[in-house]
Amino acid sequence: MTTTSKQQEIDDFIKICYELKEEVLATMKNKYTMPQEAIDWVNEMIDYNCIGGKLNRGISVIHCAEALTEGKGLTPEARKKAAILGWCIEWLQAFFLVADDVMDDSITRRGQPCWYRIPKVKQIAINDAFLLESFVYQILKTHFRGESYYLDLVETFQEVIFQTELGQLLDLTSQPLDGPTNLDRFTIERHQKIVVFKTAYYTFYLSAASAMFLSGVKDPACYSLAQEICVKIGEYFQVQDDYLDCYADPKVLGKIGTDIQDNKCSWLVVQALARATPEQRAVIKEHYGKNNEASIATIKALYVTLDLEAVYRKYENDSYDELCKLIAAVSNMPATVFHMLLNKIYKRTM
Ligand code: GPP
Ligand code: MG
Ligand code: MG
Ligand code: MG
Repeated sequence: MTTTSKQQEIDDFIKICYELKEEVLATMKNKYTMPQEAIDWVNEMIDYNCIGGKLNRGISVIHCAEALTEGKGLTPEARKKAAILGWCIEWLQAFFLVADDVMDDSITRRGQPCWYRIPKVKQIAINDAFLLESFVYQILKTHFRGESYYLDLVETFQEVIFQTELGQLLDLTSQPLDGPTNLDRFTIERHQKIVVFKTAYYTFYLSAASAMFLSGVKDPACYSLAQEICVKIGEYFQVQDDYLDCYADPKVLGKIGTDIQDNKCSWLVVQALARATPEQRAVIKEHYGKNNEASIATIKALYVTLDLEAVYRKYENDSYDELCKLIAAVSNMPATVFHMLLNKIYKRTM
């Protein structure tokens, strides 16, 4: 694809978001007789939180659906349906991020202040997150209610949301808020459980499964296999997220990392603990999870001493090789679906 056709694809995709926004605003106005003020609020809230991301998850639905046609290509109707499902995932992501930024006490997102940091918004952001979730179900109902796969589709969204919330629970409770840090809780196993649940299902499996429903895939074995591979791609993706939280340029990443001061069970701290001497472990115990510049700098310096960048490079290469092997063994579906998902994120810097 050329740069201009890529841009055209993104522009076409974004247009659908505005169409969906007009639909939900019209429902608020006509069916629920909401005052103009409420409609204006939601209008601004959707623009602020649903636009401006990388759109990876959303566009992946279109690309997966395309790959499933095995060269025949999508009809304009099928492409539109894929785009609408893509936006359902983008709005779902907006719901998660608005809430996650409150929980993580984050500062910026997609290059602008987190929504809850806007003075007129504050805790209203919590209700806005709930609204975004409700809009997803409204869009699904408006556009897919008549389809034979509607129930499966809605149940898949419900299940993925539940899995993500379970992951968020593990993420938020990996250290006690009211007691001393217990570094024994930062294990590879716990980290893996957190990332699979909080990220992998909604970031990869939901896009692939949505495209599979659209394309008429019925065999449960295909969905299980897609889930197995997507979970592994998602695990790799969240390790990248943990790494970038500390090492990316916030201007490129669009968000300022907070994992160290938030006492997160990040891949980096887990790897550091696996390599630390007893003295270095004591440094982590003293400084990790403290919200001051000196402690954050001490932890970052320790990561440099332990050469976690090299550990990460090796992890990236090993994961990629392992995933390629797994994908090469796929026989009941076009393997390009998974190659495409993996290649979108391999060695990403944002
Ligand atoms: C990413 O964690 C996980 C989510 C955004 C899911 C949130 C789930 C909820 C149920 C609200 P993260 O905090 O590492 O993401 P980021 O680095 O983008 O803040
Ligand atoms: Mg966060
Ligand atoms: Mg979080
Ligand atoms: Mg993160």
